[in-house]
Amino acid sequence: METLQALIFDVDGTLADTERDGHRLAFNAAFAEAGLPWHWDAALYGELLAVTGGKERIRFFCEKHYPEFLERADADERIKALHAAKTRHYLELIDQGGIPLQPGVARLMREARAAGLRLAIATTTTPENVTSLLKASLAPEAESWFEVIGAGDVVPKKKPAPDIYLWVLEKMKLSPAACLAFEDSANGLKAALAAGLPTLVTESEYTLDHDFTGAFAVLSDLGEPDKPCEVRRGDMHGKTFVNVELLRLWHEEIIRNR
Ligand code: XBP
Ligand code: MG
Repeated sequence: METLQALIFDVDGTLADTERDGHRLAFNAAFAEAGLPWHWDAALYGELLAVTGGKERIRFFCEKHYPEFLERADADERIKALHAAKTRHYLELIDQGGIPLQPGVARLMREARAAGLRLAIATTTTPENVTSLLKASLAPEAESWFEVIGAGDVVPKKKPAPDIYLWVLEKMKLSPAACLAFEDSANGLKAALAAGLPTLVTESEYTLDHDFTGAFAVLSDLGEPDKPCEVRRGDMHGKTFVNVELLRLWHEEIIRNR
């Protein structure tokens, strides 16, 4: 029987709540700097999150609210430039103190490494955003904990397409049945499932009402020994937080029933 060999993590919403007080603020700073009258409040940003990828999200916003912006011959270049400025602002924000990781993330990653599990990342966000967050919020050397970091434009089709997960699996030379994926959103879950990965969902502030059909469990977060997670769906096998032992139990069960 296939044994559990690797854990593949999404970033935004899964490792930390980076959207409202991270990415959103960085987009707004870029718009202001460019002299644009655009402002994404927290509610509007929730709607725009339907589209993954920052450049794709700016374009989606324009289609709905400023279609004339897209009619200009240099629209693509301007979106690229706005997004580059957004990334600069996001990195500054992270460097100024990081964004706290979700409960249980750092603990589970340390435990998984000690248990010999391989770690990887599959995200739509820009690569530098991932490495900065890992460094600021997990550990200075945390980038080296991950064998593969699949991020941003390395694949043309972003989540919900499975491409970024397939890219990571290919790099690791692993079958999806040897891995578990960690996601927080419906788009992320769709991507992971379409790549054949058993997926655990932990909610984030913008994804509480998402449809998580297909996830083997849905939790508020990974929990800590002194801070039980809330279980929306799934069998915790009597445990109050997620650890490697529970991941192995879930994985065995999933493979047996496939
Ligand atoms: C993350 C995203 C990203 C970030 C912004 O989704 O959708 O677009 O919001 O990042 P997921 P960039 O968690 O499913 O990977 O601006 O760097 O694209
Ligand atoms: Mg996410």
